[in-house]
Amino acid sequence: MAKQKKLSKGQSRRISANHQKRLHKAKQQKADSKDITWQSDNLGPSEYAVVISRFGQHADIETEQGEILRCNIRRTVKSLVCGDEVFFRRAKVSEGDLAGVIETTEERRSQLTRPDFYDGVKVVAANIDQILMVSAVLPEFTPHIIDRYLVACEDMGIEPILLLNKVDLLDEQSRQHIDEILNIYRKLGYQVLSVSNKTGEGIEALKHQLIGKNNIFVGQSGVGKSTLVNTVLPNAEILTKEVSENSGLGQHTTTVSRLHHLPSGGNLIDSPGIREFGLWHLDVERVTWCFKEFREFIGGCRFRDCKHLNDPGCMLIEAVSSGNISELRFDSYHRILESMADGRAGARAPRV
Ligand SMILES: Nc1nc2c(ncn2[C@@H]2O[C@H](COP(=O)(O)OP(=O)(O)O)[C@@H](O)[C@H]2O)c(=O)[nH]1
Ligand SMILES: [Mg+2]
Ligand SMILES: [Zn+2]
Repeated sequence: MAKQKKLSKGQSRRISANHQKRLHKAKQQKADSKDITWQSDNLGPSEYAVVISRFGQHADIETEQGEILRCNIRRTVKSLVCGDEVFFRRAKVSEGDLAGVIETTEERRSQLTRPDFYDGVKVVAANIDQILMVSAVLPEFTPHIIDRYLVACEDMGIEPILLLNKVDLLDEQSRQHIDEILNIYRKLGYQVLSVSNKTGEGIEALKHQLIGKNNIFVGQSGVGKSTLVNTVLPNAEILTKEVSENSGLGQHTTTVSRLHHLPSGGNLIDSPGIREFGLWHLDVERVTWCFKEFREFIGGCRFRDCKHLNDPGCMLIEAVSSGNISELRFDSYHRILESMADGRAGARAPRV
């Protein structure tokens, strides 16, 4: 076996120096992240604000007067994400670029979550009122992916809107075909909008739908989300802002969510963090419940452990036969269960 080559003095020195540098950086970071001991007499009264972006130990908040302030966060605040409503106190003498400290959060109306391999379920944004699920005939119109998103929306209790983009690419026949599929969702009470960035069709209706709400666009890569964001938010130059976090032991880049105001009122949260809508944190019963038209049949099957597959006396299968549940949705349901069973439910399907 070849003898390992000895490092030259220069090499050793460089390695050692790099190591020291990393240690120093790690220490520095630790010190930076420590609570600044905001003295009470340096802090003004409690004020309301909304978190527009969160990164590391800091957050940018917007006050009711429209000021954007960078604050740090009391340790007692356990979770803080874009969209959170908070109370903070302004410093009379600021600490570097930090204008104050966030002390408490309001209870959330909703949480946008994604399953995280390490943390279980991770909250990505708070107080989202509506999720616009974008689909398009190009790259491909896939109702099964729509159903995956709908399961996630139902689970989170956030209103979904089905947004069919690129309708300019549809001829009469394909338009009719897709419309028939979309009718399944309309009948279930989901709102459907058809738009085109190219011709402008439906864009006014879309803008109207966003007013007064916290919105987010989701959908597979290539369906036109970025284009739509630019259409409704013409001056957003800062959309996918990347914050480089140096852990001291190597760089890793995280992309932060950010809340933007829409010109016609309402907000858009741009969240590259929700690229994957994994469903593997849900159990089978929850998935069944998330198909909302299944709910009235749950518990009615002959066997308590009915798999709703080919079990005798299955109420869901009966509902499919009688047309009360669409075959397409039933098929999606089983696809989701299959993907959960073989560990693919967390696999990257839909992307932002
Ligand atoms: N024909 C047509 N193409 C569109 C429309 N909206 C977006 N596109 C195109 O679709 C492609 C993907 O758009 P992009 O916004 O990057 O999709 P994203 O991956 O979902 O963000 C781009 O080439 C766009 O120009 C539309 O309404 N009609
Ligand atoms: Mg994009
Ligand atoms: Zn059954």
